[in-house]
Amino acid sequence: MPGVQIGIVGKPNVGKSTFFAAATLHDVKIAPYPFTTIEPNVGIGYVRFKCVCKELGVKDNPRNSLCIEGWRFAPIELVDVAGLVPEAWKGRGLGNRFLDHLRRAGALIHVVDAAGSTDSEGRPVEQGSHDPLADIEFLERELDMWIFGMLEKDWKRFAMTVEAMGSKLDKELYKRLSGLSVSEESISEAIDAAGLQSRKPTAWTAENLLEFVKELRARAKPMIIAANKADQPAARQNIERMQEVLKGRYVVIPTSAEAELVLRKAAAASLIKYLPGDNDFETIGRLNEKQEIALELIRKRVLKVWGSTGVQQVVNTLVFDILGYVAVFPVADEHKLSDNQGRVLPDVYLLRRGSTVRDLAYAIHSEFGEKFITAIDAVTGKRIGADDLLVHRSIVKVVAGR
Ligand SMILES: Nc1nc2c(ncn2[C@@H]2O[C@H](COP(=O)(O)OP(=O)(O)OP(=O)(O)O)[C@@H](O)[C@H]2O)c(=O)[nH]1
Ligand SMILES: [Mg+2]
Repeated sequence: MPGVQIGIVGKPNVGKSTFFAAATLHDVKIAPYPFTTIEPNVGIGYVRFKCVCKELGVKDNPRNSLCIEGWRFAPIELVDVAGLVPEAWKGRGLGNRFLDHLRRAGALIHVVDAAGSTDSEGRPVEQGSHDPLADIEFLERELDMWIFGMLEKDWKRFAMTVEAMGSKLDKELYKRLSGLSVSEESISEAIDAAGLQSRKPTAWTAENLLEFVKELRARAKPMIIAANKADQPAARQNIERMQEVLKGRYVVIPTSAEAELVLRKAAAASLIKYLPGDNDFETIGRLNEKQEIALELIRKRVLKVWGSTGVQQVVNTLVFDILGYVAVFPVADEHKLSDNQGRVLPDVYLLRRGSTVRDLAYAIHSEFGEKFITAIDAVTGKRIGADDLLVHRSIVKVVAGR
């Protein structure tokens, strides 16, 4: 399984499963009423970036990824969960069960109904009558209360033990929150950001704990907003307002998950030429009248207005800009740019911001990490050190001992 896991969240009936289906081409249940999804859907989506094959003039043989017309598509894992309703953390709707499906997620895509056509519980209402900004506040609160609930129950006893043992609070919190996919560093930063670094844990009030949790959630589960149903007339005004109000807090990207799903299906059926993220499509097959009308509508209401359906852009922005991942091509032969079976640029690895050449070696194989000697940048031919930061789209040969 790929290393980046992203949760798709939001209230019911906003298009989470449609987004998931469009991004993964998995067949999932989509319907215009709340709680269509109960069990989570897990699938592979892709980030898109310019492959190095064209500029280096080589023909590649991708193995863990795809290369289409010079665009690399590297896999990430997407999880589509059931809709969240207000007070889910207390067990309303489907309760905490699916919140637990978000534990492993390193980031979240919050799908919002930008057309304002569903109420706070996902029931259809007149378009434009519900304020999508309210859904953002609510989702933050649900996530916060979920994490708060994990800590609050026996905080007093936990705090007393930490103090009695003279242990470090961030280390102990890290152990308690293992499984939530948070780093010890984020925990320390969150304690500082909440202004609690010099307060004894037994003296933390419920408000202190919640402040800490808010800071932690923002670091542990970075979030992007997919302003969905952007094809609808009422969406534009809401999208502009969301972008204005949330500036500096969240990136808001207009999406039409439905349009993306139609385009990808039409492309899979060889009716059109379209790559996820493209700003237009080209008809190559024979369309019936209904298909022709549907595709023209997508061109007019989505592609011409927003520049793309937004789905690929959401995944890309989250992985590359917000999480800061870099994509690196490891090779065994730095001249042929191949693995030891002659496949050219077979793999691409996505590594977190701040990852080093040594981290890449470990990602290839733990033995490579342990017996690391040096590495070579295949394009410049220069040696690179174990602690050097990995560069996006670089090609690296790791040299390890036997
Ligand atoms: N106009 C428009 N409708 C959309 C779009 N995306 C999804 N929908 C519609 O919204 C409704 C709900 O879609 P789903 O994908 O099932 O929503 P969900 O968020 O997974 O819903 P739950 O599983 O019930 O939480 C369906 O009728 C979709 O066709 C979009 O981009 N534009
Ligand atoms: Mg669903």
